[in-house]
Amino acid sequence: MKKSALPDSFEKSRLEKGYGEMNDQNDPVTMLLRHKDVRRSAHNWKTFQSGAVPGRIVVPSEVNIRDTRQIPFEVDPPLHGKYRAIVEPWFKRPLQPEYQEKLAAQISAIVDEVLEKGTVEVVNGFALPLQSRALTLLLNSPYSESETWISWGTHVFRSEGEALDGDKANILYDYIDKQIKLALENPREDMYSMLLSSEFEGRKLTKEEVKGVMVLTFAGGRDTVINAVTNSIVYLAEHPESLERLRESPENTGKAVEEFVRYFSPLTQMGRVVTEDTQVCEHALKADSRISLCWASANRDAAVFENPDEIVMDRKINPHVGFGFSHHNCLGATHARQILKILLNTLARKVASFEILDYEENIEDLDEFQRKVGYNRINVKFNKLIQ
Ligand code: EMZ
Repeated sequence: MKKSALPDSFEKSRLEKGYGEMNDQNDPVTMLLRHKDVRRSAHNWKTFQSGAVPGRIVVPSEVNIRDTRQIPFEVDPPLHGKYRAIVEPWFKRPLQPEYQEKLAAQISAIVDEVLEKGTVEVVNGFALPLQSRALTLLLNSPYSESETWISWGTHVFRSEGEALDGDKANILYDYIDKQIKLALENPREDMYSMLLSSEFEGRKLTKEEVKGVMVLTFAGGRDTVINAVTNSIVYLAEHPESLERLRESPENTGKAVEEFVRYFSPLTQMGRVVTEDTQVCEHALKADSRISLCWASANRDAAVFENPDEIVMDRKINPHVGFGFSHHNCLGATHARQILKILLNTLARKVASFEILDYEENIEDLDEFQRKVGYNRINVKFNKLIQ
């Protein structure tokens, strides 16, 4: 098997019974594995809610390290839609040409840096700085802030050896509190000030609500983007014909991005809390238990995708759920798609080939399932394209 392969660890259970079970800090999760069930349950917010105790819909649960409700992520309709309407236009800014030009300049610079050096540890030396620098555009914050964010590492709630790190989480909370205070004293052109001046049901958003949106923005698109960037490079390293294809027909990059997101599924699953006794796949679920919508499994469902375990660069019909599904679909998806699109085009223009040197895989332990989601570290040599 190729190093870049992300095997589908859910296939057997998906076919046989449609669900899996994992324990998570004594708050078990029934994982829904089929595309149809995942989509249907994502729609059904009355039975499968997001607005539970903060942190409980995340797997692993963050109830012990977080009190702040992430907004709009941990809110159900109809309030969800009202919050979402406030942030949606801001999160669509990556569609603007000036935004894309700045992003392209950042990505070009980091690829050039790596080509100068030759070899880089892609996770911490490439994907993390790329993600944090791009985040300065999404927040409209000074570029220099990215240095602080890079120092937090690949996840704001997890550290090496600790799946949930409360001390680390506090660094983020303190940082956001301070930024909110500064923005209140001196309004700026950034996301904090935009939120602080926004109206919600005839009043201003509270500091706690603003913090809830900011925590989501820092936490939600971090390891996911880093894994997507890293996995893309590893894939292209082993599939020079795909790199060549991107070079020859850059107009197809959008399709390739969707296919990478489907295949990599950077976010394995997202939970919901069950509000009433019900059942899925002939399996009884009790009120106040947890389920998860397993995007990674749904994205390999052969009932929907032909050759689900292959990357088909120009896959025509691709109803993947890599960015979630229904009203809670990923708020940062526009930004993430631009990052990946510009990255693929830049690599195609500047890099002749890659060589994978050594690596350590990142395997998620989901009890019944072990899922490779990316790498903890991987050294790769970038060879310059001479034109
Ligand atoms: C939450 C989540 C959002 C959670 C779309 O995902 O991402 C996770 O990485 C965070 O730990 O708090 O923001």
